[in-house]
Amino acid sequence: MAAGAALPDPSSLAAAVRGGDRRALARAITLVESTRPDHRAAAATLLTALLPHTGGGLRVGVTGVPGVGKSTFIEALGAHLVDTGHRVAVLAVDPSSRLSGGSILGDKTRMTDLSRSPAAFIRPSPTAGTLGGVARRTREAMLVCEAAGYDVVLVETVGVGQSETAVAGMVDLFLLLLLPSGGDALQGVKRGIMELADLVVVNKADGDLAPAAERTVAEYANAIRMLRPPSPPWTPVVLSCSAQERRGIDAVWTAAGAFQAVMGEAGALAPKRAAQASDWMWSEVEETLTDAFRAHPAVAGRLPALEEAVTAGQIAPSAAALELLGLFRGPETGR
Ligand SMILES: Nc1nc2c(ncn2[C@@H]2O[C@H](COP(=O)(O)OP(=O)(O)O)[C@@H](O)[C@H]2O)c(=O)[nH]1
Ligand SMILES: [Mg+2]
Repeated sequence: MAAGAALPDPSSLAAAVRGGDRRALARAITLVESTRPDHRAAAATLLTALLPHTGGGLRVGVTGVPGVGKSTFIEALGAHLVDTGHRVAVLAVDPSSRLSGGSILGDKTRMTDLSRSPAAFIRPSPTAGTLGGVARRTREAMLVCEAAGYDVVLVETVGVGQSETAVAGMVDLFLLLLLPSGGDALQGVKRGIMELADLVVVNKADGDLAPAAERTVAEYANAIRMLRPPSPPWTPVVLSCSAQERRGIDAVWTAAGAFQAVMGEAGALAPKRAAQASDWMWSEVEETLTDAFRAHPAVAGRLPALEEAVTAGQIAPSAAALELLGLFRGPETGR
């Protein structure tokens, strides 16, 4: 929302989003991405109006190291989904997008087939901010897309830092893309990310890399059996594909369908989403409180000296925290 832009009426915007108006969808996402306090309030009203119409999509997170082929894979999967009658929204979590020039922003020109399709909606990553802020905006954009009738939402991570955990915490199915390795698997993949994966897909299974891709599948199929499955009773599976040649993409989607069926029959998807929603509420509360705390004049005035004293070992951290909290509460309410 440009500064000074007219505040859209949330209820008519909600109706337009539900009616399939793409411009309204884009405006609604811009509204939920805005950090202006009056926009935050309007966004909350909009989301409340849309909430009963959300939840109908399968939420899929796609992660993997830069260069593994996430964008190419999303383009291929998106095209397959559109061809089979789905409506697909593509979002990104990239807190560094301003610095790196944008992951999906640049990719949108590459996702040419998909961006031309009336059944697809591609949204560049919100501009840089804290991971928490960017993740929140992406999560809310996801809900808006579901209310607009998109039945598959694909969320791409940059594949570095903590964005994987943030995305895993907002999707139903977390998909890890891997590169074919030279035989010594469990390459650069952090164990923590493996533990989050519902589906592992070795990409670039084409040309000279095809045999290595199949070896990597076998190694990871073994490795993943040692880990606790992230979404029981679903047992993670390992597949291969070539996003570039668009082979194996249908098998990936079949596995996603099996995930949905297993989780649905076990009644496991709703509790997973409920736990995510509760975590989200608490992270919102914590982030807002921390911001307010740091911005409080008395706290801000005392913080540098206290922090220095704590790092120098002159004041106990708990004593410093107690003093700061006292300043935050103020003289009347401080106990
Ligand atoms: N051989 C091969 N190259 C691929 C495949 N998928 C992606 N690439 C190439 O790998 C590079 C990185 O792809 P990109 O989708 O931008 O990766 P991202 O950084 O994970 O989003 C590009 O040059 C792609 O053309 C594939 O299935 N096979
Ligand atoms: Mg990319």
